[in-house]
Amino acid sequence: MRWTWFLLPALAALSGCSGIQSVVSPAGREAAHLLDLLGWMLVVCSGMYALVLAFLAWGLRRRHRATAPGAPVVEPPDKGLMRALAIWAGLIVIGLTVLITRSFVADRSLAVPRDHEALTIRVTGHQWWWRIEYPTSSDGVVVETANELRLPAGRTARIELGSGDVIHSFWVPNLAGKTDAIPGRANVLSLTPTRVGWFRGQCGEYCGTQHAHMALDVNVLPPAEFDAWLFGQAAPALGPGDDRDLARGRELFSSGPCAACHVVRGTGAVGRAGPDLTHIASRRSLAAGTLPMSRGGLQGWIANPQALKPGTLMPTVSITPADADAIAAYLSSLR
Ligand code: HEC
Ligand SMILES: [Cu+2]
Repeated sequence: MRWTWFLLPALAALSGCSGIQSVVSPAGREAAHLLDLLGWMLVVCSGMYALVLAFLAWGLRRRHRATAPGAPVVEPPDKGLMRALAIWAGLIVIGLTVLITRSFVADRSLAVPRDHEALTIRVTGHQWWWRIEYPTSSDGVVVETANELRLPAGRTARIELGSGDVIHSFWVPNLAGKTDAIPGRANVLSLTPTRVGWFRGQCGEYCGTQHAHMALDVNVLPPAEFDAWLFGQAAPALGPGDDRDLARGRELFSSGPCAACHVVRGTGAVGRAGPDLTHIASRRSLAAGTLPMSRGGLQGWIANPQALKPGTLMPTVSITPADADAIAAYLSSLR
């Protein structure tokens, strides 16, 4: 129903809702269906509201007239009132029928297709970050990344949601509605992005202290750029080459406690408790949207994650500032 959309830009302008984390600025097929349903609800419910007020005003006027001195006595059944009530009941039935039909249609259009062309991506919620796995090609190689979901425009993605601990909720308002990520259960959500750009997702279910810092950067790319990105992510981490500082950073990283919790493919670091860092420097932000990605941000995070994201499950490892800097330099070379 295109014509209800004229209400929505007005609403969006009023509330400043348009943007990278917004239900009124859809960038995907599913979000557009939901916005359409919202438009119908607004129209039907505002119509009903206006009618209730009109009915109330009419009743007040009638009462005013009926109690005026010399007013004729009206015996029940009052014909005017009965007719108004019948029309009112009819409008309620029509309004509810419209809403039920539209919501059924919207619900059907969100059904996950059994589309063999769909790109399957596994997304797992953890306290307080997102593990993202792209099973690539037929050889079964899995590309893992974290906190940044890249999607090709125009192609349906089947998001298989899981959780490593408590219930989280996957929510990228510009693309689709919320779906819970529940331990021991695979909920599936389909996303068909239609517009390229950066969007912001956010865990939508309180999951502990740092729930607010459990964001997700979402980047919709033209298909060819997406393929190039995935190809790059599938490669192991770059070696330090001749750079002795980078080599020292890599040595500190892969021989210390970091390697017990993080994977950097191509090195001895194979821990799975935290995010995969193989191409960490290619991401836009750090620690699920807590900091923008930069060498300084990395150094600060490595030196004292508990100060930046209190309660995070990454402990503050005791390390000298020089070592933290060397590791930060190494990690920021991992594009
Ligand atoms: C006990 C396990 C553990 C150890 C040890 C550990 N980390 Fe982490 N690390 C985590 C967890 C869990 C997260 C996710 C934190 C969050 O976002 O709340 C994380 C997040 C990170 C991130 C941000 C990743 C992203 O996707 O934004 C970086 C970078 C990082 N760790 C580097 C290090 C380095 C360097 C060391 C060694 C000095 C280290 N970690 C030691 C568990 C660990
Ligand atoms: Cu949460």
